[in-house]
Amino acid sequence: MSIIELHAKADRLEKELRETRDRIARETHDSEVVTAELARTRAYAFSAQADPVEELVAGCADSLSRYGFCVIDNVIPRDQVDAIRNEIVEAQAAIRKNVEGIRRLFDEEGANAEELLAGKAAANGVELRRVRRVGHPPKPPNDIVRMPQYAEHLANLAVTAVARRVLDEHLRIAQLHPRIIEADARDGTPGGFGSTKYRGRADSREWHTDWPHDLSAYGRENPNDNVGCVRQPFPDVTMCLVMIWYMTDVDENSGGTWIVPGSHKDPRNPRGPNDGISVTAPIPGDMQVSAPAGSVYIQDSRCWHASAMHNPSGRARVAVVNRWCPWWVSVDDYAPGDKYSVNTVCQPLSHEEYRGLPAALQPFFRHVCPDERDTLQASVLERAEAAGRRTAAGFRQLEEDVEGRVQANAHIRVPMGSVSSGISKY
Ligand SMILES: O=C(O)CCC(=O)C(=O)O
Ligand SMILES: [Fe+2]
Repeated sequence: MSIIELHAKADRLEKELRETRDRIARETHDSEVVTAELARTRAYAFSAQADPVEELVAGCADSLSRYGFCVIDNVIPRDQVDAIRNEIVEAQAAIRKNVEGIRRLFDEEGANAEELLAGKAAANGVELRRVRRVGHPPKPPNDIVRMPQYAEHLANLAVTAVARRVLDEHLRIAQLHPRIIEADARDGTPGGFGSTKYRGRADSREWHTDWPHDLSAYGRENPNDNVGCVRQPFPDVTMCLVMIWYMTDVDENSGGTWIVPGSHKDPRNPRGPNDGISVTAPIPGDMQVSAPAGSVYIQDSRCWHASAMHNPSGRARVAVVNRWCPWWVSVDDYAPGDKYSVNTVCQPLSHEEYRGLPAALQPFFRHVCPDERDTLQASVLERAEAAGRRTAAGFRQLEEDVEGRVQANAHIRVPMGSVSSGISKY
């Protein structure tokens, strides 16, 4: 055998060994037992009041990496939760009314974006905002403007410290919306998330992963509504943190989010065309999160999860969902819409609305305000400055010690896989 053939054989054997070990791990690891323990101990949960905050950040980062999620308990003080819950319920009603108004103006009255922005929307009691991208249609204003009390907490120090640790320093909130899971109604309509005909059973799921790992990308095959999705198999990088701010106590009877711990590292996906998973059936080792009202569930967007389709608690589960991304994820509207653009990605803010946000929150929404210049934030600039200084130092060596410099990298060794037969894993 030639050296090339031997390397190819070694590659093949290594791959087989890896796959065999993975299989042993999968088949001997009792995920149901591990999950039951996790659900019982709440080892994924940390107190927002932890001191020092670094301990909370380390614990949350570890939980996110190990299980794919964590919870920060009691971020919003108990005595403010009721008022914020009411605010969210009212916001949801106003948001729905506004979206209906937009649809009516477009569909029934055939209005166009220019005349709407020029005053027709306002004259009809409908709120619409222009977006940053020139030529793209306007959208409803960002839902945050309807939740000023909640906005006071959204840039919470512990929460943003966890997001920064996992995603980098410059963060953008790409989406934000209320998520209410109704209770059973008096007329017998079952509570739960989604279409009423599917609700009410504790053994039903609606498994999915979240944007930018949502495989059907909101709009499926429609280019105007498809918001983009990372290709399978997902790279092992956290690209988005989903946060669910619970304003009611949640557990298995009251709308706790379903999750398959560890699924963020699994190459399969519940919606994967070739992965053999049913989106509506339980998965061994799944569990529902429990948390007191005022807590924040944080999840890697790759985690397999679902809203509860049952809610026998007698009261609605009230929450706000946000999706946080590092600067390098493209949060621009890949779904430009055609007649009206009511998708929830990057809903814009007018300059006045942006300026009205709490100062600590503004950096996370700057990208959705077309009147603001969205430069990179200071900590990212500082890193670039350090890299610039390092570059300049190398060139100083080239000027000052042209011969000695030649050996300056002699200690650097870059590990390399064996020379392969050239078959790409893609
Ligand atoms: O409602 C929940 O608990 C989950 C929400 C969710 O999956 C989402 O908004 O992406
Ligand atoms: Fe989701």
